[in-house]
Amino acid sequence: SDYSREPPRHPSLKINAKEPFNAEPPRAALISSYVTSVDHFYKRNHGPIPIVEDIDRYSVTITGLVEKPKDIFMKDVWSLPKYTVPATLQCAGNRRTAMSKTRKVKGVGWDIAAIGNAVWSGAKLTDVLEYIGIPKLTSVTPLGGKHVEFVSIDKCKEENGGPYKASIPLIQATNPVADVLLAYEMNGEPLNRDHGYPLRVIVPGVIGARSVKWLDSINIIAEECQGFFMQKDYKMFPPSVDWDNINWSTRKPQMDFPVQCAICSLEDINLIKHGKIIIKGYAVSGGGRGIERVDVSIDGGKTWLEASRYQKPGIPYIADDASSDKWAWVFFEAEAEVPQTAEIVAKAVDTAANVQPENVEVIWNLRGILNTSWHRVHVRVGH
Ligand code: MTE
Ligand code: MO
Repeated sequence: SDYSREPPRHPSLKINAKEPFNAEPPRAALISSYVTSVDHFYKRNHGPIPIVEDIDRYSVTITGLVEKPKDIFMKDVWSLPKYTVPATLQCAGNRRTAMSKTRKVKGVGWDIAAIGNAVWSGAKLTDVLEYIGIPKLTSVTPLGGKHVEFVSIDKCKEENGGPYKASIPLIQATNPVADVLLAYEMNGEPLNRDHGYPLRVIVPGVIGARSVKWLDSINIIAEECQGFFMQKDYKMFPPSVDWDNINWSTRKPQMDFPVQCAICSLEDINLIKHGKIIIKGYAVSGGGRGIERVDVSIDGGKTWLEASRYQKPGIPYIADDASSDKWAWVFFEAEAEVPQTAEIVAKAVDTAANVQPENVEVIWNLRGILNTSWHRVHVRVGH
C-alpha cells in the first residue's frame, strides 16, 4: 500500500482516518447547499487512491455468466445515452461515533456527515449490460439469484491487498427504473480521483458500500459476491451479537438504507446568546422512498412540531411526486424559541411510514452501522 500520491483535499474536512483517507465536512457546510460540492463530499476509502494515467487504455472487463466476455472502454461508455441522476450517497457507518458512546463498536468514527448529495452522470448499467447482450428486465427474464459484481482496482487490507468489491442483484442491475449508473461525472465535472475517476458505480437508495469506485471489472455471478465487504462487514446484527459469538453467514449484506435524518445547524452542545434557533438538517430514506414528514422537538421528544421540507428553495417538496428528486435527500427547517436549556430532537418518517428508533441502544450493533436513532443536540441560552 502506498499513500505517497494521494490527491489534494479541502482543508475544512474533518479527518477521521488518514490512511486510508476518511473524512467528512463540518455540519454547517453539509447543509449549505442541496447539491454537495465535491470538496465537501465525504470521502470513504479502504486503501490508497488509485491513479489511472491513460484514459484511452482504461477498460472495464465484463465477464462471468455471459456468452462472450468483453472489454468496454471509456469511448464505449461515452457513446451510450447519458443519464443524470441526483442521488444521495450515505455510508452505512454514518453517525457511528454516537453509537459507540453507549457501547464500543468497531470501525471508523463518523459524526453525522458521512453523507452527501451529488448529481451523477454516466451510462445506465442496464444499457451497458444490454450492450454486451444481457437484456433489460422484463417479466419473463429468468434471473434466479444472480448478482452483478463490481470489482475495483484499489488495494484494501481487508482483502489482503486485493481489490474492493461488492454486488447487487441482477434484478436491480437490469431494471432501468433502479437508475444504477456507471458514472463518469459528479456535479457536471469528470469524477475526481477521490470519488472514483474515471468510472464508478452509483446504486441509488443503497448504502454507499455498494457504489464501487475505480471500476475494473463487472462479473455476472450465480450468487452474491463473496468479498469481505459483502460477507464480513456491512451487515446489521442484533444487540445480542458481539465479537465472541458472531456468525457472519447468518445475515444478509445490507442493501437499502433505512430512514434517516440529522440536525446540521447545531453542534452536539451549543451555548447561544438568545433563545431563537434554526433547526435545519437533512432527511433521506433508502429504496427511493420519499420523506413524508420530519418532526422536531425542543423538549427532548415530549412535544413535537412539524418542520418544513424542500429540495430546491422556494419549491415545496412533495414526496414521491414527479417534481421531486426521488433518490435525493430533503432539507428540513423549523424555527423555535428555546428556554434556558433544551434538548432538540429530529426524527423523520418515510412514505412507507417507517420511523426512526428513539434510542441508539435498541439498534446497537457491533460494527456500528445504520445509526438512525433520533438525532439529539443540546442548547443552553446564556452568556
Ligand atoms: N469503492 C472502492 N473501490 N473502494 C472503497 O473503499 N468505499 C465504499 C464505496 N465504494 C469504497 C468504494 C464505501 S464504504 C462508501 S460509503 C462509498 O464508496 C464512499 O464514496 P465516496 O468516497 O465517493 O463518498
Ligand atoms: Mo461506507
